[in-house]
Amino acid sequence: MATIHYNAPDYFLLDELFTDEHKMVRGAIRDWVNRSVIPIIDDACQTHTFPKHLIRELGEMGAFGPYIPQKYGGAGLDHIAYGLIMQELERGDSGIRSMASVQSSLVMYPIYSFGTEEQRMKYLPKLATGELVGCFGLTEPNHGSDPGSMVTRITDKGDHFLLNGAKMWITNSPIADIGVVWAKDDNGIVRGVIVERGMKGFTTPETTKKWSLRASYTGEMVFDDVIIPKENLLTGVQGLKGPMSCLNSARFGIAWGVIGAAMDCYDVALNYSKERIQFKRPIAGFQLTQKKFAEILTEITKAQFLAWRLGVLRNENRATPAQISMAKRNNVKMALDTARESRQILGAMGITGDFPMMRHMMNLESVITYEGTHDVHLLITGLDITGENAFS
Ligand code: TGC
Ligand code: FAD
Repeated sequence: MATIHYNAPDYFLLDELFTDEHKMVRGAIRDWVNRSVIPIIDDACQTHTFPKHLIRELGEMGAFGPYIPQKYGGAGLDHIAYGLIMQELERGDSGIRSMASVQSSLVMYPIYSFGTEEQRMKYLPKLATGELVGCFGLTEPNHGSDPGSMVTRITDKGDHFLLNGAKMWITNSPIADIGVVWAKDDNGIVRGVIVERGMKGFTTPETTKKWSLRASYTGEMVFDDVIIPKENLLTGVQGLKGPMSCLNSARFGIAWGVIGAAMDCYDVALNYSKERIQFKRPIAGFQLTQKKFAEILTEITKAQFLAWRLGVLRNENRATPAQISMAKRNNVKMALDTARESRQILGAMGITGDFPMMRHMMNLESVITYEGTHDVHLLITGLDITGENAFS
């Protein structure tokens, strides 16, 4: 078990581009991860449990809705600070970053952006502290990459809506107090509603036996004639661009987050390679080991700059969805490749829970799938380049 004495790679002195506030936020989350996540995370994953006590601590650290204005309980930070928080959390574990991504980008963001003032005041401050846990229901059993074909429906019954259908693969759903759920209305238009635990006909069965994101809750959301009060409709948006805008924020966070997982793998492998002796010398001295490190560090550095530039553009409200797709796709693949290569540097030790590579690697198999698969992001980039839609 290594990573408390962490030496974060920064080969091109990217630190000089961060403000003091960015570095302070990053340092605080890094310390918290060292203290509260790293000592327990392997056990949590081995036993397939999400460490629930971390939720309130994440709230205290300001990890929920960091870019939401302070008036609503957020920290009022910029998007680069949000990215750095995701990077540090994912260095701990993708499951912990997932918890924070969903709460921030997929629950607080839509309530802040599309909700009424009453909804903002009712939910956001409690989501910011972790008193409430949220989830985001877009994917359905038969509609994953193609959410526009969803069949979950809200029917207008005059003084309320009736919600029917099911969502699947939903992070946090088994423990969520509320869910932002996307469903089609009577005109076939995608709308967002806030569903609360305890509403009659609403259940959240847990998805078990995962080999990935084991320290994260995943489940379904099942709606059987659930009565939704009219005041729970997100009135500020109609159509697929509602959920897709939330995904822009979450995918942005992932583009940063996965760098943390890669940096962790690199740092652990580098330390190990200097201590592990074979053929009477440290394995760090073999050319083939050095090739791995040189290539890993080059890719981490490129990913860091891609994320940083994307952060600058997002702060200026100029980051396009296609740029976000490119960064998510590139950086997740980079992190997965880094986890695989760095595990090899550890030989057999790399498969144990004493080191983080195998856990990161298994987690990243989900990360390369959710928020748009690797291939879906390629097609988004292809469409942006050529103007030709290759989806269907
Ligand atoms: P298409 O016809 O291209 O677009 C329909 C409408 O949506 C708008 N739109 C966007 N708006 C904002 N940002 C984006 N990124 C947008 N992408 C599309 C578009 O402008 C259009 O608006 P309008 O007003 O003209 O109607 O849509 P399509 O039906 O062809 O589908 C393509 C699309 C974009 C859905 C597909 O490319 C895609 O991205 N599929 C992936 C689905 C996905 O990412 N699901 C994620 C579920 S949530 C999740 O995984 C959470 S994991 C959380 C965790 O644990 O961390
Ligand atoms: P499919 O869409 O069935 O895709 C299967 C394969 O076909 C993929 O390789 C895909 O790239 C490929 N494919 C599909 N369409 C095309 C095409 N047009 N051209 C070429 N190839 C194509 N969803 C939520 O709504 N909320 C959540 O909180 C959430 N959390 C998740 C947590 C975990 C752990 C996981 C694993 C998933 C989560 N998801 C969530 C769902 C996730 O977003 C979907 O799994 C993802 O969008 C892919 O959908 P699918 O699994 O149905 O795959």
